[in-house]
Amino acid sequence: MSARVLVIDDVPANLRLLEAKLSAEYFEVLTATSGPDALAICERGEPDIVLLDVMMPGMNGFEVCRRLKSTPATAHIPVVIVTALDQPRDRLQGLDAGADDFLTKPLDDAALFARVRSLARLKAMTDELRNRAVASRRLGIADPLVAAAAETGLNGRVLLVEDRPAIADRLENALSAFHLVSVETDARQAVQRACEEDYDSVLISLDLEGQDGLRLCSQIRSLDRTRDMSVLLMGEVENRARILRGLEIGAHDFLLRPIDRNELLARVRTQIRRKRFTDRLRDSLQSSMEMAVLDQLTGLHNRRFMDTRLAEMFDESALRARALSLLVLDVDHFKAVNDSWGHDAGDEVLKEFAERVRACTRGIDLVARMGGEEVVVVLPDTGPKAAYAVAERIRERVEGSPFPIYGATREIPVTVSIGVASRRAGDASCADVMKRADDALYRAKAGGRNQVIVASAA
Ligand code: GH3
Ligand code: MG
Repeated sequence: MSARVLVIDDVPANLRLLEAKLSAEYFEVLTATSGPDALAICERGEPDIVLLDVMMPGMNGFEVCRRLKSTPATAHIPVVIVTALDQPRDRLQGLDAGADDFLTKPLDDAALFARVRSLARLKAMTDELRNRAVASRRLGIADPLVAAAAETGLNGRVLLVEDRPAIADRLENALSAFHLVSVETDARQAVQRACEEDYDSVLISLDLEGQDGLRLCSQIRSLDRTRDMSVLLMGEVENRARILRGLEIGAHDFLLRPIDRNELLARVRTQIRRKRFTDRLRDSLQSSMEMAVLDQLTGLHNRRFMDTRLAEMFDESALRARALSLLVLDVDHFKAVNDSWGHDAGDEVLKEFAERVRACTRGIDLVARMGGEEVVVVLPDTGPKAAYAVAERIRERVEGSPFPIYGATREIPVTVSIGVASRRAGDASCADVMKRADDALYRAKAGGRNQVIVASAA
């Protein structure tokens, strides 16, 4: 994944070194030599990630970070603080300032690229969420994604796979302050638990006794039930080759032993945010797809979906010489419901009507609201006699008990008229069947309503 990285350092030689390293990995690089310059560049919305040196004259890195994180226009840009001295105190201060991650000078290439890539993925997702949130606000839709963009990455469910009790205890203690942690010592058991429970993040030791942490990583990243969980590897500095292999097979990030508490917390938090963003993006895609094909009021399919799907169902039935029937339903005197009880009561009736129709149909039947109080039901593999039976069942169910309105504080009687038609050998398209069903409905209305009329089958 490519990204635009802003490097901030007051020493030009450091800037050039980082620029060369990042450019070689196909990152786009912007540079700034002072805090104020960096803030200006960020406010123009240019960088995806900020690499920030701590020791700078004038405004130091912590202050730059604090300002970026407290300005709405820049708060979402991930910030990596680069500390010259590996001082735990610096990290704490960086965390306080809102930094997303840390790197220690001299910079290790693998660590640098892993951090930048991981944060680039996070930034891409935050951007997408922000764009959708903006689009939804324009459309006037209340948007759960707005809340998602503010995701803190706390209270996550973490599975810690570590077989050395003293280390497991220490990590568990640190993480438990912010997350729900389960510890597992056996890799095979860990896969099982990951499949059964809904973890955000899995931390895997690469130093398990007689077990292969990389295999576990690969399993988690490939099983359907676990592939969205974020995976962090923990290993010794000497084990760089295995760590890099782990990143290649899908681990999201790693921690070097001895594991620094603040670094652990920052990385786990970043990974939990990434995981939750991904989940929410998928959910929002799902619901926008549903919105495109479902009617908002009743949850039945909408006209657009019916138009496409009915044509397909007609062609299938013609091709296989199978029966196909169509019901056109229209609530009787519905205008009077609106006029007497109000439009909201009318809506309540429509919802209940949709529910009753659905209850009388099978899963393979297609039920769609065509607009107003008209509903169409398509019955595959169903001839005129069976279709009439379904229609009559619906009519009875509607007439059978009154409809609740005003939040079920009142009840009113409702009836429905239904026209039924089935595909004939000579029909050119579904429009022919629809026309006959409409005509039958018209006759049902003219004949006194609350009745089913079947178009002649010949
Ligand atoms: P008929 O027995 O001949 O079908 O009479 P009707 O009153 O049901 O038919 P008509 O087509 O004259 O009236 C339909 C009414 O449905 C008019 C329209 O205002 C109302 N309507 C359409 N869509 C909605 C809706 O989403 N909610 C509500 N409450 N009313 C709707
Ligand atoms: Mg009507």
